[in-house]
Amino acid sequence: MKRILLLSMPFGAMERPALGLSLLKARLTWDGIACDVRYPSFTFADLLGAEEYQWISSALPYIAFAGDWCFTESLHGPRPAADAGYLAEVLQKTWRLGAEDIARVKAVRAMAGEFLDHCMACIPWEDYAVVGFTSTFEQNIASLALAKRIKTAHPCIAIVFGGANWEGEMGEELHRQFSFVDYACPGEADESFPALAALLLEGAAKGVVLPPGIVFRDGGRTLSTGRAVPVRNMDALPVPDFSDYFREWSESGGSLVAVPTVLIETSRGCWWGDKSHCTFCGLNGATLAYRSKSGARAGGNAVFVGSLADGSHRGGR
Ligand code: B12
Ligand code: SF4
Repeated sequence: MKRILLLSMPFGAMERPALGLSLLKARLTWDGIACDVRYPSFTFADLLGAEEYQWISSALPYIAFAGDWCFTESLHGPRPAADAGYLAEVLQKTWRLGAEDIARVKAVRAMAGEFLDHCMACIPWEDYAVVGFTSTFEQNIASLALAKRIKTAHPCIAIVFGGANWEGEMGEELHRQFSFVDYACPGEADESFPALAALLLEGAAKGVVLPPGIVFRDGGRTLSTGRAVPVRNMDALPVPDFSDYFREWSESGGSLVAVPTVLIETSRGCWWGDKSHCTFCGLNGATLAYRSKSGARAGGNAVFVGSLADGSHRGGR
């Protein structure tokens, strides 16, 4: 039986596991579906040096999108005029980066192709029926660049995207633009993705009515099954499985620059905004409705699955 692979690409934070992937893996495991989570972000950090990775992902302003620019040539091919425009207009004029910093960004960009080749050579793609990418912050272009290579080399693998960069109409438009992305799961995917994954593993996703929250293609057209159903009973969520993160963390040079952090999710949406939405708010997208775990479950949530530096897998509190 083939497996599901979930990936967190550059420039995902080194110091935190991907909470969405950790929850989805735990849920798939409940459903009896074999799933691996990998962090190629650590591989790239090792290639560049963890300090250089942190500089791009945390020190440079997020909306300069230098991390995404590092992978644009790998995705789109050479576009010298667009690159010159980006360097002059965005990095120099808007963000006032000096020549030394621009040279640093360019040096990171020069490593992108080697990193993607390494991913293609080192991951056993034939084990997987579905490869899912989480994309928040500056993860979109690196993820799309790898997805394109996977689809070219292994057309049978279904490519799925999710995460904040694929929320709502952004997800539908990105799906329309990138034909090598088979499905997107905008919004909360705790129900939509496990259902889709089961259908894909059975080879039964074509021609059936898909659950809400799926963007798919039919006859070349991008279609959507509508908004995902948000989780109502937060207590019913599984405990996230962070074991892959801690394994990769302990094998990487991340500890040179950061301290790993475990995320504890106690609620979703906004208690205040649910009653009186602030006019400037863009924080919670389509899922503003407030839902919380019970006190007992939120406390129990502090039990996590991890793998420590000595390689052992343990629960912790
Ligand atoms: C907690 C939080 C933080 C925390 C931790 C972030 C983290 N978790 O990594 C902290 C405080 C560090 C933080 C910082 C920032 N944040 Co913040 N943050 C959030 C917040 C409130 C919740 C994120 C979360 O963990 N949700 C719970 C998990 C379970 O949800 P999830 O990861 O989205 O996963 C679900 C789905 O997306 C989907 N999914 C996810 N991946 C995949 C993959 C596949 C294959 C599939 C099928 C589905 C899927 O399924 C999951 C389960 O339902 C969101 C807003 C929100 N409500 O989502 C903003 C948000 C993520 N943050 C945002 C921003 C802008 C920032 C900052 C840049 C702010 C700033 N100016 O400094 C920084 C950047 C930090 C960095 N570079 O690392 C934006 C990101 C916009 C974007 N398009 O990427 C958001 C969406 C808020 C917003 N609307 O503006 N943030
Ligand atoms: S800005 Fe948004 S998230 Fe913050 S309190 Fe207001 S409605 Fe809630």
